[in-house]
Amino acid sequence: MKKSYLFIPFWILLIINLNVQAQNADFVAENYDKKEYQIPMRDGVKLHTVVYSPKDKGQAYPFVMQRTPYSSGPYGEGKMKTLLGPSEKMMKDGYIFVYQDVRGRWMSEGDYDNMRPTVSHRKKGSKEIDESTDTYDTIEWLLKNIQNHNGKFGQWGISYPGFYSAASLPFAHPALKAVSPQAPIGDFYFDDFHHNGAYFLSYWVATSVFGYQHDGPTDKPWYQMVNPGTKDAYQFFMDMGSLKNADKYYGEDNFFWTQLKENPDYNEFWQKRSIIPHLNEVKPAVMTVGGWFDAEDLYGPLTIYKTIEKNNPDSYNTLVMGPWSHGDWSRERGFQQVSNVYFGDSISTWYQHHVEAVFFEHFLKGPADGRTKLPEAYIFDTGKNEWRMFDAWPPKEAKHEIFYPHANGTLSTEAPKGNDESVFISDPSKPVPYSPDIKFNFTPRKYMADDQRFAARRPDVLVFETDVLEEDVTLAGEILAKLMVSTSETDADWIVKLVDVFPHDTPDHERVQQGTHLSNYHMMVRSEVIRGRYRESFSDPKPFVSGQKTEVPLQLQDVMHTFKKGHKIQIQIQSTWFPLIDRNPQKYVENIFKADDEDFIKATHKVYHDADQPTAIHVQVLK
Ligand code: PG9
Repeated sequence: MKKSYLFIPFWILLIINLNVQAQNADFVAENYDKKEYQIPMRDGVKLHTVVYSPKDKGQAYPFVMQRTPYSSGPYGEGKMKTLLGPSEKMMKDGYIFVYQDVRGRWMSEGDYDNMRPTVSHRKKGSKEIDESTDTYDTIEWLLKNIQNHNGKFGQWGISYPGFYSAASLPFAHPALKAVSPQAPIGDFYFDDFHHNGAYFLSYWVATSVFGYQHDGPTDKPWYQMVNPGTKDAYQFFMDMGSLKNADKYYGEDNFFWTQLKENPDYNEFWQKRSIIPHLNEVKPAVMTVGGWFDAEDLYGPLTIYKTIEKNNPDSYNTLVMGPWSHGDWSRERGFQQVSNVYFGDSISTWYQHHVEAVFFEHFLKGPADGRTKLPEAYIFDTGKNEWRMFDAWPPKEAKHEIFYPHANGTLSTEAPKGNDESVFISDPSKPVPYSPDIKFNFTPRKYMADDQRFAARRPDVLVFETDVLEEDVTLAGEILAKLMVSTSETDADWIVKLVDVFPHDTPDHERVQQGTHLSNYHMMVRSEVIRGRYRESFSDPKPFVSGQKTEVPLQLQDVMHTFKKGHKIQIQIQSTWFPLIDRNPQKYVENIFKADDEDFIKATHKVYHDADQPTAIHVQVLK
């Protein structure tokens, strides 16, 4: 059997990696020239744009651009990036690579606005700007001022740069032929900073990066990161107490922290910053890329792909979802692993060569007739560890099935026959940790496939699981948890986790973290939260009526996962998830960001398993 990279010591892989980086840096210096420009937008603001052109002028090259809030640096004559474009493969294929600081960031002029709202019309001669007009004006200027191009543009980006790629689609420049939004932010109310109304406290330190205006073009960071003075985020945020106490770290000049606090509901402030409503009349070919274990932006790629598909049935619009954490597909470690779960070797390299480069080559250098030989949806099954090709996502051939949790802790497709309930005490002074690890990260990541036994064994986490499966069960597509619940108080968060329980005889691989084993591993496959006050509407919060049975619909993000024979399917339900999300006081207050410490109270929560209105997990099963 081919030795997996898993068996190669990490330090050897590190040396290999450093060597590859040095070779790439040499390749850039030997094969590309770099020039920097201040490109004027229609309102006069100049955006700093760095252009890397192939030294070989033997052919005309297409452009491939990234617009970023994370700096287009290094800045200055002779200071070059060590890798150009989405991959080493495309760098060596030869393109004119363009990096631009978006408006209000780094060396560009102007003011920054998170997820800048898209102007939904275009008036001739108007000076109104958004990210789409900035992209349009940039392309127009480059076509006129850069030599040796073939008149075609591509754009790609991961995460925030993924949003800027998607934001180039409305009223796109006609030269923009191929766009790949990768882990794109779709909407900050469902990606990154919030999920379904719950504030992601785990993003709190990141608020500095996006919360301060710079005084003008600068090649140095202009914002200060908070130093929490500890590696224990759980303790830091417990000691902080109510979010109003966070104000001692972020002043009024942190405009984003102020906006977060003042806009707890899905109001016009957030709605107008979503790119989703603007994905009509999309002309460029689009290939959206995401990771099944992307803790930051999973709503974005899935919703952007589905929305473009719905609104533009005749456009070239495809999806790639791999066994990746945030942005893993742009990096190659040899082995692909999230938390303790190993998915295979060289998956990112395979994708870069046989999917990503093929997409751009076809539309920017090739026939551009859409016959890329790539499928509509390249989807990785994270249970079987294999790629599947579908002509639609979610797959039309998947069948709707319902799993019911029962009061005896079982999970089955048999509906409850009696009236029963599961009860637990939710105590915000002892919230359920979201991870077994002690850490303090810039953003959450590893928990998406972490072992969930630490939670399963807590009295405030309800656990329901099937018998050991006698055959494979493949879930492919959307998951809707229809919870029938009540609380003794007036507000509650609801978290649902889908867990794959491994057999006891599952052997460890070389890179299982200290303190756990794959024997009986409770692999998180999917998880999601809803702040219960938004159960009827994200814009119109409602308290619970104490003790009243209430439906709470919770849409989890899609999956493609085979629960193999010998495994068990498990559902966990809980009401705290700390400090991934902030704590719900469980006493209804107008704005949780302004709650007082004494508002946080224990509550008795119930999940109902009644014959007439059972709690039910709706899934799509692929036979
Ligand atoms: N979507 C990611 C992010 C946005 C804002 C704060 C922190 C992370 C990203 O752009 O990486």
